[in-house]
Amino acid sequence: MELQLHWYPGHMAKASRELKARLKLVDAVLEVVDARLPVSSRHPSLVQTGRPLGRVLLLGRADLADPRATDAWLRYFRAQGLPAVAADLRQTTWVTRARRLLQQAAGVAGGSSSEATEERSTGKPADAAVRRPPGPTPAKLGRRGVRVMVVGLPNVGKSTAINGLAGRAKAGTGAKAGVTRRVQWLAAGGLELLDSPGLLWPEATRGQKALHLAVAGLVPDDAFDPLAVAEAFLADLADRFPAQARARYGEDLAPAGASLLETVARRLGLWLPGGRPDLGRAATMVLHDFRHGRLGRLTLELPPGGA
Ligand SMILES: Nc1nc2c(ncn2[C@@H]2O[C@H](COP(=O)(O)OP(=O)(O)OP(=O)(O)O)[C@@H](O)[C@H]2O)c(=O)[nH]1
Ligand SMILES: [Mg+2]
Repeated sequence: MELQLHWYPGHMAKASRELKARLKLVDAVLEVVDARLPVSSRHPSLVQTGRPLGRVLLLGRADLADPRATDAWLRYFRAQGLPAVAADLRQTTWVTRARRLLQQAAGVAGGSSSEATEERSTGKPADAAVRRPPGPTPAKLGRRGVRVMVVGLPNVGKSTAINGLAGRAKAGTGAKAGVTRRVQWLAAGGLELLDSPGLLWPEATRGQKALHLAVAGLVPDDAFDPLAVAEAFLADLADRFPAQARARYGEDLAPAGASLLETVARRLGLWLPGGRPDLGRAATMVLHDFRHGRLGRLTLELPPGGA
């Protein structure tokens, strides 16, 4: 059975229109993705702006991703001229660097010296993503603060990133998709940050992309069938990360006749009254395991050429 996701509530369509309308007000875009699935967690059209606009990519949940894969992704994006930073967004280690890149992207700090050059580790020519876009002069930006639109999928860590940049908890955050419901400005020492609800797309998502978004919790759990998602994820895990699968769920996940989820339910001792394996709780457990790093640091998507 092919997995399919479809979630496009009214607040999302409204926020999408509002963001588009506000694009002309902003100096730079901070795009937040999940370091474990940097392809599936990028919104295909959200930040196509029509005018060149400085952009910085923030790979969140780096604490849950394979560090070698994260390094490979950073090299990949930087080689494309897209300044990129990876971090556990709940920490503060990344904030100074991201601030500087955002200011450079907006044109305040200029793009020729310092870090913008360092970020382009391959020595390729400057890209529009780091060149100063036509817009307010640096002096003007310095007076009013750089306006940054923070965009990304639901639950990816946008509000957490804003709180990090602001130095305190200004934006509401939460462990499920759809916490932020409206577009709002938050001022934070030299930056004006625009928080927004996570956006998806009106079309249904299928296949591996749907699987990755669902296991990472970037869509709400009621937007998919958890049994089907957990079963498909276990198959992937057994195939691509057998050592991690064994370490958490034991040897040979696929004895003849049983579903992977059934095997996991038995191994974890999850039973329904009457002695049948509790597949629902097993599915919840499998999703929880991935979302909280109980399977180790796993990156599901690698850049071309691998990690
Ligand atoms: N482990 C880990 N958890 C994170 C990281 N960044 C955010 N989180 C957690 O992820 C959850 C979602 O974070 P939010 O900042 O609310 O995400 P959001 O993108 O604003 O979500 P919506 O407003 O629902 O679209 C929260 O429980 C955060 O604590 C990270 O880098 N690592
Ligand atoms: Mg939010």
